[in-house]
Amino acid sequence: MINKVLIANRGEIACRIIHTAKEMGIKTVAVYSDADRNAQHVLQADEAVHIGGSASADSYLRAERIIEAAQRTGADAVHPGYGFLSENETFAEALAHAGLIFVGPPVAAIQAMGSKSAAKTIMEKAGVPLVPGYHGDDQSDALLRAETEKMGYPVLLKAAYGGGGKGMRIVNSAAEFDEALASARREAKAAFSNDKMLVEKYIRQPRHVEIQVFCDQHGNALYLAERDCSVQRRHQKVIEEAPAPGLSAETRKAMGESAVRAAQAIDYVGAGTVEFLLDADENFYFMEMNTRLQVEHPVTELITGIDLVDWQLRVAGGEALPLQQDEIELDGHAFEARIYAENADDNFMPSTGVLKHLAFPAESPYVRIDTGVVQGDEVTTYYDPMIAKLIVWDEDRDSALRRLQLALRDTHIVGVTTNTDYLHRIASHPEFKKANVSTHFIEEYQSDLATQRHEAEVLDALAIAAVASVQHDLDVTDPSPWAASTAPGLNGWQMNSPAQRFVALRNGEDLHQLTLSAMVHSGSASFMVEELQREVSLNTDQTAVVQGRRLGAQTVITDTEVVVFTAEGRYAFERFDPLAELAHEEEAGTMTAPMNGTIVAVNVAAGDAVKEGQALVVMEAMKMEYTIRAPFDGTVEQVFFQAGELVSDGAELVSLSEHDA
Ligand code: MV4
Repeated sequence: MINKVLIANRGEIACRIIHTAKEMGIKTVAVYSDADRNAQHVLQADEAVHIGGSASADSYLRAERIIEAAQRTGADAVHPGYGFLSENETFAEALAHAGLIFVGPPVAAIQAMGSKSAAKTIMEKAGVPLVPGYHGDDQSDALLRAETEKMGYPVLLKAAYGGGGKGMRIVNSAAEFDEALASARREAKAAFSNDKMLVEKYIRQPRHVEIQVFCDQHGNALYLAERDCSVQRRHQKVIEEAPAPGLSAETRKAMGESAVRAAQAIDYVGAGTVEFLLDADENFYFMEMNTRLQVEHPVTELITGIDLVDWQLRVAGGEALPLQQDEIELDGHAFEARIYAENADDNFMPSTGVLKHLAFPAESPYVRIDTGVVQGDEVTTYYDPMIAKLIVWDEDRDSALRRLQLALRDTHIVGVTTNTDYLHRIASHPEFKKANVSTHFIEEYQSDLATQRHEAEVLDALAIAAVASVQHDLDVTDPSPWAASTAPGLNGWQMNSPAQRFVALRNGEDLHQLTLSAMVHSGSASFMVEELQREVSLNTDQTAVVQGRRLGAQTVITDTEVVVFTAEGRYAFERFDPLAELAHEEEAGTMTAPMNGTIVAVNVAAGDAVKEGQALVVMEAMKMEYTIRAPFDGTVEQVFFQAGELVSDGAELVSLSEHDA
């Protein structure tokens, strides 16, 4: 029996483990870095111990600090989660030395799976199907080439200690072999300090299907069906599902039994995952075994009704598996989508910042959210930028997929860019709907998966954003007693009764200067957005009426943006502040019009010497005046406009040459 468990991890998985431990009456200890001082896992655990600096190497990877923390708090077990030290045999060994239970497999099992070639040798003996290939010790070029030619091209060269696609090369012909081998070896040497290679027949359009296995300390072992994780991008899983669509009961049984043999071959204990490649004819081949709880474990939980962390803690405490193979029942279908702070429109660059707004769909038997952050937390560069896992369940795949689409649309995040709309495009792709997936899915349909914006929808969202922005400013600037008595969003408007309001919003490169006129009919307020020819009213129930059509629209306003969430996705508009823009432009030394407007006054002429800060040109835009000043001491070279002329956003107004310092 475990009394107190230390969770050697952070984020959603630490919270996930704490949740189950609490349900089991097991006390919990969190560890944390500087950056995680106020993180959810720290707040949710019974106790927390600071273990070092923000960088993982200074905290979550410091085995000795973690062991110290366990000893200080009287924990009797350590759960490593995934990543960090979860598959580190030295850590598992050190825990054993310290008399602490490692919630994971025996050290020897981790070791056995550390090398792909050694693993293949073990699996071959255990009767687990392997991709035809060579995984021996003779690493001479001549032998690897001879083995390749025996099996025929194409082949895949793999680094024995590789991962994440590193040190892997497809070789299509004899002409490519030498160069591919040399370059795969170089990459493997640099990344894993070991250039041992194996050769495999290349499987062209495989699916990644993995079996969840569980073993206890008493010799019992079983499998908990499979997960299809074929949809990956650069070896990172994007959407996972269980069960694997279209897999026959016979294949499931054969794969499950193979996976159990694989686990038993290495005297496995605890939760493990055996990864297979599955070809179009339902042939399956062992790829590798992961000796940890996986990110995507919740889809297995939703179709089996089993809490895998509960089982892990029981098994680690010496209990027998709670169920036998014939008691495992599968029910329905589950998907998991990983919500990342990244920009799908900019090569999936990580996005950092404060989560100014964070809203997920309501949890229910159909929807589960695993997350380690709350609104106000910051996504930093220190750790993996995953914000949450959205997991859905329903009785069949089609229904579950609809749940996933809806749940993605109900995930509203402002402050960082996320992949939510990208995930929705995958979940809505006709081939994904048909379960026509392989590990090449994302590559194959890349162009379909790119952001596609429909002009009319962008303009609807823009009009909604403009109205939300004006209403927000009215509410903020005039907290008068009118607020309660007037139509929603109109407080302040009648007070000063200006006929029109102006708002500038930027959408990428496009600056929109919009004029809004209030219209009041029968007590409800709406606004005509003149330039867009759209009459808009916002309701309090996250809907809007645009030109008489009611649509779902939630708006979120921060000091810098207005974000509109509709059934079509997320539309973000920067709130444009001309004064801030001017200051910025001046710094850059370019005197351009910050927005469309009219020149009111030109104070200088070509040849004039000017001082830094001197007013050069005054322009009017959206009923306000803006003064363009000299950013440095200099001489006016040219003036491009006269008073009274119209200028467009970005037009050069004055050119200046700088005086020598
Ligand atoms: C393969 C393969 C095709 N044929 N092996 C990629 C990572 C490593 N764990 C094994 N991988 C693959 N091995 C043979 N013989 C295709 C892949 C592969 C892949 C596998 C699973 C999930 C995504 C993948 C993406 C590209 C390639």
